Amino acid sequence: MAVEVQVFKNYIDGKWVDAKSGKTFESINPATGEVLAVVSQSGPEDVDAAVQAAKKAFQSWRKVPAPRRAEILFRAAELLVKRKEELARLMTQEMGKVLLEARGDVQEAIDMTYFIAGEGRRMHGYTTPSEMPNKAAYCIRQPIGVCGIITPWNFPMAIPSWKIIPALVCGNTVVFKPASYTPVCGIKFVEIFEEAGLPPGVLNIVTGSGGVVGDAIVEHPDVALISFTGSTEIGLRIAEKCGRLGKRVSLEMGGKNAIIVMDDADLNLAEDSIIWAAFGTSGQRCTAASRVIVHEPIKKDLTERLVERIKRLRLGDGLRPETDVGPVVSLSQLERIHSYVEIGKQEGAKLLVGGQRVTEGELARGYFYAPTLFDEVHPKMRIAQEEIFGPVTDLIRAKDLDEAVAILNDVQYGLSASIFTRDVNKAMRAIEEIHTGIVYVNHGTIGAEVHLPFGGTKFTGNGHREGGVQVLDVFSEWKAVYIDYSGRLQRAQIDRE
Ligand code: UN1
Repeated sequence: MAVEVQVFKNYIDGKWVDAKSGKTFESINPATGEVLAVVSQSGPEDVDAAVQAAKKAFQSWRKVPAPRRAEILFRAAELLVKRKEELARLMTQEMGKVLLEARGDVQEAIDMTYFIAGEGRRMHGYTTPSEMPNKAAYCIRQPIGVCGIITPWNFPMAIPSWKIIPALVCGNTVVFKPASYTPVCGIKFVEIFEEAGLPPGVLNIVTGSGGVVGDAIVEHPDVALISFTGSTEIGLRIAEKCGRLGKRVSLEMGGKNAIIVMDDADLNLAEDSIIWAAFGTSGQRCTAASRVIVHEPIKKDLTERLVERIKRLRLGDGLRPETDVGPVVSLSQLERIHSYVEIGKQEGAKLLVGGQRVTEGELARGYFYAPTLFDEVHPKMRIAQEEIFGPVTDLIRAKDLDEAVAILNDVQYGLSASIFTRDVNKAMRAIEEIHTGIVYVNHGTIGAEVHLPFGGTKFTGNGHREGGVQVLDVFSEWKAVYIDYSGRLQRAQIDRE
């Protein structure tokens, strides 16, 4: 029986329009292999139209007082609340995460929208005394211009919200390219802002591939800033281009996050948290725990517990309430994950559980990978160093806290980290010595909240943070203002009497 497949368009200058070439591509449900929707396969000419619209809209949007810009964002937040269930179900169908987590993703976008809309009435600069008499000094934030926003498929609403909402509240306009695996989530997100009353041209969406649409956005001379979340490989390539073109760029890239479990830890809690952090979203989070560094005395106990738990995890369509772990996003991601499992075996790690695609019954239609645990992993093995982005985690042995922290830090990434211990001295030492952007104590590596800075050290990023008020520094520039009311020439640093 033919099911009618919905067709979605780009949103440019307040209108829903086809790609100029008329080309389209399909969005596939990874749990069933079915076509969920058809969307525009755009090209550089569509990007140019979107950038021109955003450039024009910038001239009026930047002059709308920030509290008034925020009022529209508050309305958008309310619409997100109203549509939460519908959006979450769509998300599960488009990228596979279980419904419970899809609801969390939409909730994170709601939280971010309320939080940052609140900044519309703050956006604090500061006043400070001048070194000269009869002279005032203060600083204010100003918008940057057209922002190119390129987002991944694993958090198809939360991550766009981290970027789009602060960009807008600061007075910028946006050209948004969602991931090719989740274009419909991106489009539905944009629809919300249309309904909330955002003026035409302020937020535009262009769907298509990273190689074509993403590159065209990065290279467009009228795009002033790029904000990107995705792989380190692509992020660095974008940064190189932006460097050459003199653009601002904010990058959120890979992770190789670890959980340390010390011998005094609450093992029930550690066990629950490891399962959640390693296999939630099928391990497809930049914050996923893909290494577990275990203190020797409890290694055997924790290993047995984890194997038992992993065997009981139920794979399935994320819309089914009994499912613990959904599919991975695509066949190519599944193959990539499996190639890492092969590498791990060749490197001499011991595969304890999982390690293959699951094709029983109706799972054969989708891209399901068994939750996988490796033991006897050496910290220098590729599976302990490189981001796998799937339901695979490693057990690494450590003889004490110092060694555990050294292993944790000895990767090229630095996003999230966690330690389980009941000893406050150990916890405090770990917080101090761990070189990541986020540290959790007695909590897994996932679950960041929107009002704290999100981002990482080393190859995870390029020094910026999303979330928190810190994100405003990505999407605005400082203007220092001096008002001399002395009526005479006053030379700073020179006229000192
Ligand atoms: C990501 O994986 O890219 O902390 C974002 C978390 C979520 C966000 C993850 N709040 O896991």
